[in-house]
Amino acid sequence: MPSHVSPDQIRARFSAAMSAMYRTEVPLYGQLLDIVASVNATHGDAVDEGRLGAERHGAIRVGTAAELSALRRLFAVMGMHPVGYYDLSVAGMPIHSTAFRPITAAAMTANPFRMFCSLLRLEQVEERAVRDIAAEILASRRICSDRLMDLIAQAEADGGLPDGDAAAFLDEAVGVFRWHGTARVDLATYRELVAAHRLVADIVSFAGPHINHLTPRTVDIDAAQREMQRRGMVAKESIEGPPRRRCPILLRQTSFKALSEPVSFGGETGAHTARFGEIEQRGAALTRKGRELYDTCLAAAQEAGDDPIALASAFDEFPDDWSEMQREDLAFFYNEDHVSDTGESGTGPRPITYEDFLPVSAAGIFRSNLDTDRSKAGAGHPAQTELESALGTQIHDPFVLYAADAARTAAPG
Ligand code: OOG
Ligand code: NI
Repeated sequence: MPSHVSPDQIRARFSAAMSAMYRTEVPLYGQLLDIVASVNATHGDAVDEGRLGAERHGAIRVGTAAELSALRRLFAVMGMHPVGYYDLSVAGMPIHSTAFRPITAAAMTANPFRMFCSLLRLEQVEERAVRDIAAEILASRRICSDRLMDLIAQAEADGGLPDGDAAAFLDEAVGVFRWHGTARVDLATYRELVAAHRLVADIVSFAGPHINHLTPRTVDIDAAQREMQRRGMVAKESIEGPPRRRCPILLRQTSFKALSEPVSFGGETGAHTARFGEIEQRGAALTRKGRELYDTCLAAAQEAGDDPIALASAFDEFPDDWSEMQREDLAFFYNEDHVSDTGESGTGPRPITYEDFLPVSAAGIFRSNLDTDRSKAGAGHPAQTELESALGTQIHDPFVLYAADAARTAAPG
């Protein structure tokens, strides 16, 4: 029997191939990689360098439960499983999401690639006509080739793929997420979809779920942001997430203007804007208690003016000291003999890195401060069991995974 390529290896090759593809599709991404590499090189002492150079996440959006279930099987071949439920209807978006990622610390160290994946919720779209058109267009779409589905079935049946088949699988899998310069709809239909919601047009109009960004991880997002401005790139003004701290927590992100790309709509030339650049800095994973405090601080900051000063002062409530955070059960920590990859060195508790996402807080929108004409969006319509039945599997609870990592490394006494 031929030996199988490990899921970790397939994932590492997939991540590298996606990065190469996105670099040719979106030149801005290549510049971001250069900047992040140079910033990270100046902090080489403090972080898990082996992991950092290869670290990135991507994001895609699919249209139907059948598409999502096919992708769940595709990502399982590379050791990526759905973790976390994100209801983006609270941010006025007709989608809900999960993230495919490795679920053990060992696999995360081998290669930390993650894919944020959203499913369209047509029932969240108000216009009946648009719902019907979108459903009809999606019903005839196949985002995975027959060859790809055969290879996935083979991997499932045999418990893996030998080298030649793994290479074929990777070619086919990367192709699913490439950009299509020709739409499946005419310009009038595209415009009707855009009028309902940009996201609906983005998801429905094309032959596949093009990758919409690929995000490298930096150890110093403020330095990376400054370097981008120095190079004349147009970055968002402020960084989303918690303020800069001695002890970084969760996720800080900044993004760069989406590209307007030429598209052929049934022979007519138009344009579509969906793909953008993003970089991120990761900090400690918070416990439920820590996450509640984070959400409270962030809501207070938004209430108080939603600027960097309001943010910094709202987070005065959040201890900026690892020992204190451990004492108050705010974050997850490894046992002392494990090495952290959050950039902290020295003695004392070592935090477990946050491996998940904060898309709703990154959108800067919270239930508590949505105004009344957004009340429908603000109410939120979480439907985790629906997303799970579309996936064909249960979603892992990220808090349970972090707690398991902490327990696995807990000192025996
Ligand atoms: C959601 C992307 C979410 C992040 O970093 O929070 C995400 C979308 O597809 O727009 O990638
Ligand atoms: Ni992202």
